Amino acid sequence: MNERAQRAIAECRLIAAMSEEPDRTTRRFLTPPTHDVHAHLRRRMEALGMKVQTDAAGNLRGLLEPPGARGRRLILGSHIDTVPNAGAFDGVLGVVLALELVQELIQNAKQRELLPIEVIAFSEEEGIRFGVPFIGSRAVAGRFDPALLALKDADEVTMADAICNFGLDPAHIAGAALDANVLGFLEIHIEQGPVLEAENLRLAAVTAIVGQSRYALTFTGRANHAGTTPMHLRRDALAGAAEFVSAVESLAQSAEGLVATVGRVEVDPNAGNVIAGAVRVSMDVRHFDDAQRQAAVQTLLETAKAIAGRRGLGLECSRQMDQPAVPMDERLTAFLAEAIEAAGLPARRMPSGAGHDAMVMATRVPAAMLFLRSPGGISHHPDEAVLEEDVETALLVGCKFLERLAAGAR
Ligand code: HGY
Ligand code: MN
Ligand code: MN
Repeated sequence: MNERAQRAIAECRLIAAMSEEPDRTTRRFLTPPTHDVHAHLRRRMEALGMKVQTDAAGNLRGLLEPPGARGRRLILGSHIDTVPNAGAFDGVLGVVLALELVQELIQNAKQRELLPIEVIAFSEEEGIRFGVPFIGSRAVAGRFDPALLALKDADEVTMADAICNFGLDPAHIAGAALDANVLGFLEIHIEQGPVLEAENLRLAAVTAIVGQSRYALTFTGRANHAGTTPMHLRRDALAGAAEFVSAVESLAQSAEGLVATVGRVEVDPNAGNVIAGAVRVSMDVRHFDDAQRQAAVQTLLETAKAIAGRRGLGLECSRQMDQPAVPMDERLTAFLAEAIEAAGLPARRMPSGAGHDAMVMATRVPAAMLFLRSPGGISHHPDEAVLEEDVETALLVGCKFLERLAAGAR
């Protein structure tokens, strides 16, 4: 019954095994396993009769131009990079379902005449390797800042070298930008949260994507012997950073709609019998209202300064990203809601607390997102899952969306 869904879920799990680590799923921007994912998806795209290319930002792009199709193309897709120890569905599901929709179009003569379709597997959305997210979609949206090429990863490899090492030429990144012949962009993605499951709903149309700020803060004290240094003579960078981490959590707990996270801590020299000399922490702040997000960021930066001052620590703060909240395109989202209703489901609309490539693509073309329920409300974790019946329904809704879009586009 759910043959397409079973195939799609199996394909996501197959791709999840293409990892930098033997026993868990980790696939950062253009690391070697990305070649395996590209080879697999390229075979799928070519078997569907798509023209396939890899752009200079590492996005894999397949174009289907059926003989009868005319007019501007619809873009479908999502990202294929992952966080460390990821699940199998964040990002990849959107690419796999895009190809399932193309296969459906080709097999269904009535729909074949609908629209030219481009499927994009974005090279980087998570921001893990170089600290900045959306590298692939920034290039496609024509918003790539060449200064990013100088950023270095944990192994001191620059982004430019990472792109060259993958066999691409960063000098051609501007060529990845979209032309004007695009109707819009649809990203199918797991919700990554508890809302749909709590309401016993399969799908939702996304209304807007939360704004987010990402910073790196470095507290600098003085490394010293843990046994011989009296407490009043210490400048302990880790104790200061720990006070800051608690302050981040307390502020977010006190402000409606605010989420703030310190997810990464790097300690130097990171030894049990040495007082930490320097600690670098991440800070991720999100809110649907940009003014409230920015006010929270300012409060937290001032708090960090006060902690450092009181403890005699140095402090450096660097902004990695400031992404405003982005509404999805109303017309496309209305088509999506109609398609959900046409599939016999309530047309639940909801905002996204996670960032997505759709928020970058929305700066260039009309963008919409379809969410699938996340069982257990868990994501960025190996337990991330999808239900067969939800995947099957998402494909049904996707086909109905294409029909409406094609009718509306004429
Ligand atoms: O962090 C995010 O919101 C997304 O999953 N990259
Ligand atoms: Mn994602
Ligand atoms: Mn993610």
